[in-house]
Amino acid sequence: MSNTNKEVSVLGLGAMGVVIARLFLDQGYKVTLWNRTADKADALVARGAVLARSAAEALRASRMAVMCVYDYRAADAIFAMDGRLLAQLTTGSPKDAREAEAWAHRHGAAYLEGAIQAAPDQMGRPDTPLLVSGAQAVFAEAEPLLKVLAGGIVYLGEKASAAAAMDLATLSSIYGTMLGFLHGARIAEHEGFDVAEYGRIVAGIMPTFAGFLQHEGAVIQSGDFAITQSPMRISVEATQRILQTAQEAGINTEFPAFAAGLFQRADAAGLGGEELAALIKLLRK
Ligand code: FVH
Repeated sequence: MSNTNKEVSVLGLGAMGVVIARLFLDQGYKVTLWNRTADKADALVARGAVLARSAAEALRASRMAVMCVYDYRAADAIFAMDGRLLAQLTTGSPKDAREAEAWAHRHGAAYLEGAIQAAPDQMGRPDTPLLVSGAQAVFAEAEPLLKVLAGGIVYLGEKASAAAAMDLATLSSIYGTMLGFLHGARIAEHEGFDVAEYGRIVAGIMPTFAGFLQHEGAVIQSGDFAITQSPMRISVEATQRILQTAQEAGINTEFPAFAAGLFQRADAAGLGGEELAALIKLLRK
C-alpha cells in the first residue's frame, strides 16, 4: 500500500520527535501526533497537526508511523498496531530491533528499523545521515517519507537489526572521540587555553582524521596489518605521554590510563611493529 495521500503519525515529541513532526508539516503531510505528555504537541497542533487521544488512535490514523522515544522500554509501552508500517527511530540494541520486528509481524504490521545519525537541528537536509534496515519492499514504500527527515539514507539490508548494530558501532566511535575530546579539554584548560579555541582546532583536524579512520577500517577488513600509515609503536608512546602529562599536571588520568594500558598490552603482545589498527587483534580476544 503506498502513502500517496501524504499522511503520517509521529509518536514521541521529545527534542527529536518535535523536529520530525515539523519537517512533515513543512512538506504538507497530514500529521497525527501522540506524546505521553500531551501539551508538548500544542505548538504543532497550532500549525495544523492533529493530536490523537491515545497511541493506538495515532497508529490507526495513518498507514505509516514514525516512532522516536527515549528507549525501547518506552517504545514497548506504546506498541499497539496492526496492518500498518512502523519506522522505529528509537535507539536500541540489535536484539531490541529483532524483537520489535517480530512483534510487529505477529500483529500484521510492516517494520523498519532506523537510526538517526544527526542532532535535531541537522535534520531535514539533503545530506542528513539516516541508517535504515528491514524488508526491501517495506523500505521502498517508506523511503520517500523518510527522505523528508534525512536525505542521506543508507539502506543496510533486510535484517532489521542491521541499523541498530551499525548505530551502536558509530556511537561507540563518537563516544570514544568524545571522551578523548573531554580529556583534551582538561589539558587545554589546565594550560590556560581558551577551550573554545581548542574545540575549533579539533574541528579543523576532523576531516583529516576521518580519512585516517576510513583507512584503518580498510586495513582491518583486508587483514593485512603491515605498516602503511601509522605504526602502533607511535601510539604506544603518544598515549604514554598523554598519561604522563595528566600525572604531572595532577588532572584526571582515567582516559589516558585506559588508552595507554591498551596500547601497552598490544605492544607486549608483539603488535608494536604493525599498523595501528592491529590493536583490534587484542580486542578480539
Ligand atoms: N536528540 C538527539 O540528538 C539524538 C540524535 C540521534 C537519535 N536520538 C534518539 O532519538 C530518540 C529520542 O531522542 P530525543 O532527543 O527526542 O529524546 P527526549 O527529548 O528525551 O524525548 C524522549 C521522548 O520519549 C518519551 N518517553 C520517555 N519515556 C516514555 C515512556 N515510558 N512512555 C512513553 N513515552 C516516553 C518522552 O515523552 P514525554 O517525557 O514528553 O512525555 C519524549 O517524547 C532516542 O532513542 C535517542 O537515542 C536522538
